[in-house]
Amino acid sequence: MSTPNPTESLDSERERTRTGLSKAALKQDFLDNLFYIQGRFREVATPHDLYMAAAFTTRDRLLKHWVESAQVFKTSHARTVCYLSAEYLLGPHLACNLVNLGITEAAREAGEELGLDLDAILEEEEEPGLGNGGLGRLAACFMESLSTCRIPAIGYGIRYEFGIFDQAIEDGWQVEKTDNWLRNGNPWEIPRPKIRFSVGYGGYTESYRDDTGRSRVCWRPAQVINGMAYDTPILGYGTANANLLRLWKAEAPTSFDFQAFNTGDYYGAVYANIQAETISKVLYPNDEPEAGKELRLKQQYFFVSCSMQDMIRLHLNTVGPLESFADKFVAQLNDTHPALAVAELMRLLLDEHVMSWEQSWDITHRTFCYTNHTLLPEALETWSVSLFERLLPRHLEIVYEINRRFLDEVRMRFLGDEARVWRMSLIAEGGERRIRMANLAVVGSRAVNGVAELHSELVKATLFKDFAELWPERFHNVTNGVTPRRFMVVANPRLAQLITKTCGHDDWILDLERVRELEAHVDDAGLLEDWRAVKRAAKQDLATWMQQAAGVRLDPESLFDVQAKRFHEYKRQHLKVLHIIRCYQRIKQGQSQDLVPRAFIFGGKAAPGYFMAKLIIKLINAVGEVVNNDPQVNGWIRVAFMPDFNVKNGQRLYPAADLSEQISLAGKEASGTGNMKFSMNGALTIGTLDGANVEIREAVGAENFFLFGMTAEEALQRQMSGYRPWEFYQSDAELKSDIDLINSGLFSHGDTQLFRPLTDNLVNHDPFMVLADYRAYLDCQKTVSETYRDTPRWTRMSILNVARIGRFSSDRAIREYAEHIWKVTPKRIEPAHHSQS
Ligand code: OAK
Repeated sequence: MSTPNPTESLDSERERTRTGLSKAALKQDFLDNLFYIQGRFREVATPHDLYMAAAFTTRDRLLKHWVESAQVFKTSHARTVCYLSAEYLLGPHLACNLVNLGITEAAREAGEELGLDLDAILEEEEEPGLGNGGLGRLAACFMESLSTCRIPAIGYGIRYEFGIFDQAIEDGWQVEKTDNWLRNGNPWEIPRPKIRFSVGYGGYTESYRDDTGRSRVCWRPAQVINGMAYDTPILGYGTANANLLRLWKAEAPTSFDFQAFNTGDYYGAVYANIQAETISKVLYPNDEPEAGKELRLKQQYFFVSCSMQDMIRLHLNTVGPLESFADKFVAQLNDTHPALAVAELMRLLLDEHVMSWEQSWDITHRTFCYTNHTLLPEALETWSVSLFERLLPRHLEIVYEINRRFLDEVRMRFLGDEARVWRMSLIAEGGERRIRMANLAVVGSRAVNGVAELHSELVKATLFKDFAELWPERFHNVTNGVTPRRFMVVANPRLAQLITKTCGHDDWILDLERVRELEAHVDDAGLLEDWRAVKRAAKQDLATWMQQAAGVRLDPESLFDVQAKRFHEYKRQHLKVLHIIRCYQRIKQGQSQDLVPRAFIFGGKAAPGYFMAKLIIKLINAVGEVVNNDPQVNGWIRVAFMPDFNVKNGQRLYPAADLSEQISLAGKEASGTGNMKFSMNGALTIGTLDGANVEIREAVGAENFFLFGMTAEEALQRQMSGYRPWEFYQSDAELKSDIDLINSGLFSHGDTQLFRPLTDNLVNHDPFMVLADYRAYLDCQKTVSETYRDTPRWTRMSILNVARIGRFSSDRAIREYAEHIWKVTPKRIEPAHHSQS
């Protein structure tokens, strides 16, 4: 028998308090962190101190898994997914990390023993809103699922100092406030001062001959800045696997430009410093490209260059020669924002690692895969050749060469078809020459996918038709998903408990298909009653919050009819407004027999420069002001606008919704993910056959889904045969009277012009065919009301929506990517034995 080593036992003792999962260990570590990191003791700690101590206590436990994962991935040379995304809409970390560590209850009890309320601590967290909407939130769900599915991964992006603006509503208008999320410190990130890369801009290129006499190019940038890594651990659920989110912050390469300093230009030198830092300062608050915004192009190149250099560094440090780069890494382009990575990897291999064009292209092309997230023409990124040339002269040469070789291939395949060559070129000619980033992404990737079945078909049939004819095998579909940990377990603990109780296990959290076991109980009176009680309690919670945040009283007995998403005309929030106005008029005219009491609830931000979207927000609030203050109608209907819809507030909304509005014009919404979040919280959907609605309806059953409106094909047909919204306006008396009521000034204190841009646009242009779908929508809403009156039927439908939603877990999406696109297998991290003590 060996004698115990006193140092060893001290070490494991320390490890137990620092990383142990028991209540006692959490309590001790929390107090230590409060003392040693925040410099406080319990009696004088502010709520923010308490949150920080709780976050550090949680982070200690994450780090343990993370460091162990990193060690295993490094030594085993595990194939790794690099997710490249300009946006990560992460939402608050603490609650999700507690769930994934399996210590929510222990933390709650530890808190209670210290006289602290865990929920109050959770409320303190300021969420990192480093994204605009669907695309950024998907990236965040995918990071969590990658860890849960045990796939080695690194998420690369930008550490914006200011994320998406905070939205306030003033006089019914959206007002943007800066999101200063780093103000009080970010306990989840670990700065990595040693992981820094230089990124160049501008300048010129030079040709020279290398030792072997081969012609080579050297880029001499005019400006060089640094990118420094900040790492956030992302732990999976029920696993010891943790991955890494690596975000880059821009900084000046040295604190002074000494040359400028020596010549006395002190301010010039400091100014250069400040300029460098602007690159990662702020997220562009638009889900469409910023035409001609130089800083945006700089941002994209900045994070892509740092990420590619980091991947090469990792490869050289672990595996070795770059020939095997594409075996070690697969890089997923989250839309075209990181598509410059194709040119950057080529540059690094060609110019810095002196490889041949053929070998560089072979590696590059085998490394990248690309996901398209929109078909809207205005959202397709292009950069003017002149701006591109000024900022990235070497990359322009590379893009030209990729294009020259690619177009030769097209010409060989389609002899004499110059129109096709013109369409497929990476450069749009005619007018100002522009680089088509989507074409660069397709040419540079070995796999391309859309995000829902319909969308992926439309990608092949419309946007990338020529490419799908050339390379049919390159095109895939992976329908989006969302993480049930955040959007069920954390957002809706009552529902999660009821599901667990009914199914007799909580395995559904990891294998969402298993919620299907609820179906066996769908006729249990007890379950129906409990289900209703859970929904009712969530509605009460939301009502309480809305009263305080928006000053609107909501009746939890009424139907909560919710539309929460970015404001965009194609999403048709104004179609819902027309429905509200119709209900209002019916009640005023004494025709309320078909109605049920409803709360119309909206949430979402508009891009600050998107006038029409902001006007729709104003209209909602204007209608709300009239409706909510009219005693003749406000017992029937209420209108509420949730200010600052973000991840945290979304978590209040999804559990409370009875009805989820997914009413975009068919063919326009690539997938939607809010539709999944609502449905997995028991809301029924009213929706068009658009994006993932199609598959949700198939999954939950047509009889449990309120379908209306034209199909994508019908919409296209109508558009092509000359859509005249005016005819709908003229021929449907109710529609006419709803629009006329807006124009009458009733909702604008007599101002008959305020909403004219909106109503005129609807009547004369209506690009998203609101008027064509109006009647079908109203009819369908009538069915909704009738169904809601039959409470047991509605509840049954709600249960079936949840029971059949399993396919829409982001774990399923990640497994599909892993198997069909990335060709990567899970790597299990064995938890070290003492971690459970
Ligand atoms: C943002 C900027 C450029 C291109 C697309 C987007 C975007 O957010 N698209 C959204 O992506 C989501 C995730 O795939 C989809 O669910 C939404 O339908 C789509 O609009």
